[in-house]
Amino acid sequence: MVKQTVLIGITILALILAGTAIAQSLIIMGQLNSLNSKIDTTYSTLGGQFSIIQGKISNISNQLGPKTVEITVHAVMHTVVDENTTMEFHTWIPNTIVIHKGDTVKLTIINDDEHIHGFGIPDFGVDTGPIQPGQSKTIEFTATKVGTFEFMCTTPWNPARNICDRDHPDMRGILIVLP
Ligand SMILES: [Cu+2]
Repeated sequence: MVKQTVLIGITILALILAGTAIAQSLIIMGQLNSLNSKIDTTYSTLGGQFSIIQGKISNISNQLGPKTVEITVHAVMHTVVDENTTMEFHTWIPNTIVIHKGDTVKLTIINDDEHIHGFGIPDFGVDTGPIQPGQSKTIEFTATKVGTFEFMCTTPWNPARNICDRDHPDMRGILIVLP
């Protein structure tokens, strides 16, 4: 009789523990879902900003014939905050640049982030080298070929020296050179 009582007690305890574990995992799943939807919202907001800035640049370069185009690109950080987590994303604004072949591009890179970043377009031999937080660098190049070229951060993540962040490989954008 005592054994049975103990067994029933253990069974009830096990059921309570299992119930708690299920409840906890449901809470965690709920938190993950809410975080994911916040990230989606942030991305769509950023997407809107990008297309506006991108449109301005397209308009500048819609004049005919080779010309000098002045473009400013910012290195920025966005945070997505949840009850438990703060996530940081680094990106270029704009992350799409449209110009014409023959254009001379005067490119000013402003580092609005608190980490060091560098800006490069390997296909045109462009690399600003490290830019300190709050500083800017201006470089000039001529778009000698038509096509789609990637630009990116050129200073790999190095937390000991405050260089970039863990999402360094995602700091990329596209330069489109129209005929
Ligand atoms: Cu970087």
